[in-house]
Amino acid sequence: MRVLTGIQPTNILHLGNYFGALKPAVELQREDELFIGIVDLHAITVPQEPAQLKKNIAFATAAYLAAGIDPKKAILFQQSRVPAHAELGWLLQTIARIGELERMTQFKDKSKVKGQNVSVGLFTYPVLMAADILLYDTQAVPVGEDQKQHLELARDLAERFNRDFGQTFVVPKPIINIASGRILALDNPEIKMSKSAPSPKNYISLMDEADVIRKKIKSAVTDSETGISVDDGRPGLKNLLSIFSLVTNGSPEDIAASYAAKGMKELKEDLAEALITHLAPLQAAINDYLSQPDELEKIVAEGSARANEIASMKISEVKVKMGLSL
Ligand code: ATP
Ligand code: LTN
Repeated sequence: MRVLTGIQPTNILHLGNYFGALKPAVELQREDELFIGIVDLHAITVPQEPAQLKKNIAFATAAYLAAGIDPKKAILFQQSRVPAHAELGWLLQTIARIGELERMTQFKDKSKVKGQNVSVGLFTYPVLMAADILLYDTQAVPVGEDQKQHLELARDLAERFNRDFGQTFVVPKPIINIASGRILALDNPEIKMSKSAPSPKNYISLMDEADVIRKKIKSAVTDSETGISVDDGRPGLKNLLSIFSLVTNGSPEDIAASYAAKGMKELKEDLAEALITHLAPLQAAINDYLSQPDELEKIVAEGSARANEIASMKISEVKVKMGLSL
């Protein structure tokens, strides 16, 4: 099956990105034909400092490779190096409707604070995402809850285009990853861990040093109930137990049981150590890739060239169908 996933190089990736996107991608490359886009054109829908953006693009690429993505199996590409993304993004804007974009909850949330002062790109972002997906005849897209609505739009645009201009696009299906769930913010277990959070206490970055991890886990918000249990009414604790479970492969229930007598303080201390141990080899591998910029450049250039071959054929077909030819 052909599967495509994208990650925005907006900051240093965190534990949620690792368990929710990087590790599942490594699984997918075994069986599926996997495309991974470092979607820098999406990142710039909110202001980015150019020097930092450049670093984040290299970091995201290094993180995927360090997590185990094999550039011979998966196609790892940089979105802005494949011109067809911006081009199809534009063409699809002419068939997308204002009303359907105004219904997008992510835009509504993100623009709530800033009102009219958000970029037009942030508004049309889901159309660019549809272009990312449709260019490659993608059959399935792994999506978290927050991206379901965007994938639905991609499906609608594909069907509309096929109806108006003739069969052109594969209509993509979602792959809902129930297993890994959401990792929640350490400082507020009501919301998800997020790289654009105002406080770094929200997340464990993949590059956090041992002492930083210890401090962040120690100050993670839990509750004042006694005992250790997996309980929806105790979201902070439940989140720590899920993270513990992800790094040790034990079930959250078993871990809870083994800390019943020991208590929260010890649970947090051991979790911090388990995380440090788990992240150490990943951090070393990321640093290794980052220290070889020529190698990274070669991998991204090759992946982008392979993506470009496929995408440029699709964009030509689209133009002919729309009458944009002589
Ligand atoms: P932001 O919140 O700053 O927009 P993000 O941290 O949510 O960014 P994205 O680039 O939107 O990151 O998401 C990249 C991938 O990481 C997606 O596949 C998403 O499902 C996954 N992901 C992001 N946050 C989490 C989380 N807290 N738990 C599990 N998976 C996550
Ligand atoms: N919007 C997604 C990133 C993204 C994407 C894509 C995901 C851009 N294009 C195509 C899957 C397929 C996000 O913010 N997580």
